[in-house]
Amino acid sequence: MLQFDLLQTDPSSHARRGRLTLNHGVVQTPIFMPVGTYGTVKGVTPRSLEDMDAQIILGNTFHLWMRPGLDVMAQFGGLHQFEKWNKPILTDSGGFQVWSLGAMRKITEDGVHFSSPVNGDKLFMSPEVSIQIQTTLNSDIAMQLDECTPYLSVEPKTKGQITTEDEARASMEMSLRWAQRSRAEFARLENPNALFGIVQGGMFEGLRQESLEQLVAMDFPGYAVGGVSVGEPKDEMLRIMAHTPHRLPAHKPRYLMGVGTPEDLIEGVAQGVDMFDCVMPTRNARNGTFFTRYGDLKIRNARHKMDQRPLDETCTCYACAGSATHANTPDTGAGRSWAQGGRGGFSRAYLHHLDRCGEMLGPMLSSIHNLHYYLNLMTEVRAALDAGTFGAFRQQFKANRARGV
Ligand code: PRF
Ligand code: ZN
Repeated sequence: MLQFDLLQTDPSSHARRGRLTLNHGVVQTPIFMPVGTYGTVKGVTPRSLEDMDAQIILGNTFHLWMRPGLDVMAQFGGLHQFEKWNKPILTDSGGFQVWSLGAMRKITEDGVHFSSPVNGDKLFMSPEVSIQIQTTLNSDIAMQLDECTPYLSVEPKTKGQITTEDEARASMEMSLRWAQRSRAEFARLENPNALFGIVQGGMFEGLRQESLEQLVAMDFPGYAVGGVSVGEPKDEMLRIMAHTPHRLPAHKPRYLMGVGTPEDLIEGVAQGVDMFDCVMPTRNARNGTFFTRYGDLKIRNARHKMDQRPLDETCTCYACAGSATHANTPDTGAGRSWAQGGRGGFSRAYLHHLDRCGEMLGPMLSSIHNLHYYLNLMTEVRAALDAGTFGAFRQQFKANRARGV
């Protein structure tokens, strides 16, 4: 089941405000979805995710198939009960992850043959297998198996050669046939959740148009835009983001896969995207890069050694504000500042120290902060859309981020 209600549209852009109702709950859009590849958002407890008002998280078909395996998943009745997350889950199909194996896999019309990166076993992932796994996982949103068309073609081994239109067409057309097969298997298994189709077509707008038209004809309950943020220059990514999302059906949710920076998210919203996921907030957290309202900050830098300020004085996350404030309160920037007292957040000096010592609390706190930043950014976007002030919000966002921490 999936219901999508369009609540508001922005006159200055393609941005929309919506509400997505799924089997495990309601998701307010635009939304950012934290990535929980192996059945865990790395270093962050489900309680902490709830505190920062995460509404839907990702899981990965490929990884969970490898470990712990489908027998365990079936015994738990799906991923929700296993990882103790009772709100919606979206699972990626495994296409992108299998594709990322490089030399270890062979893609054919039937599906993908590959060696298990865990124990070397010969394995086969087809559209049907991917849907069978996602049905066992009982994710609220399943994704079709697709082939993520690379920006640089690797076959034949002409590294550095940009994928030609013919190559991109062949790949996109196979993804369409896989969409049809995914859909048929999903129906055959009477999966009670929702299945999204994925638009491919590389950097070619004509191919993107064909892909989306054919997917729309198959009538999926939602659509994703794949094959962007795969190593292409930024202007190419922006060109595809400006082309595809707003051409998808207005009354269905749109998901931009694996994107991106805070700036990319705001641009995506302006182009009509409703859902985003990206490893960036958690991955950057683990290497000591923090996102803040006023720009990015590298905690390893010696200038933080004596700094008693929190990462971001306007942030209400546990790392910045301690437990004294409610993490669900949207940041307005108008809250009590740290200097005014009463806030129990951690200092930059302390986070710098944790990083220097390789202490595990470091990445835990930074993951909380970065995820909170992304989720709160979307909360602010939704509030601006509700108030009809998204255009002004967008300007202010850019100015703030350019200011510097
Ligand atoms: N396809 C799938 N998952 C993905 C992508 C894709 O193209 C991307 C590309 N940015 C990220 N994750 N199935
Ligand atoms: Zn914070």
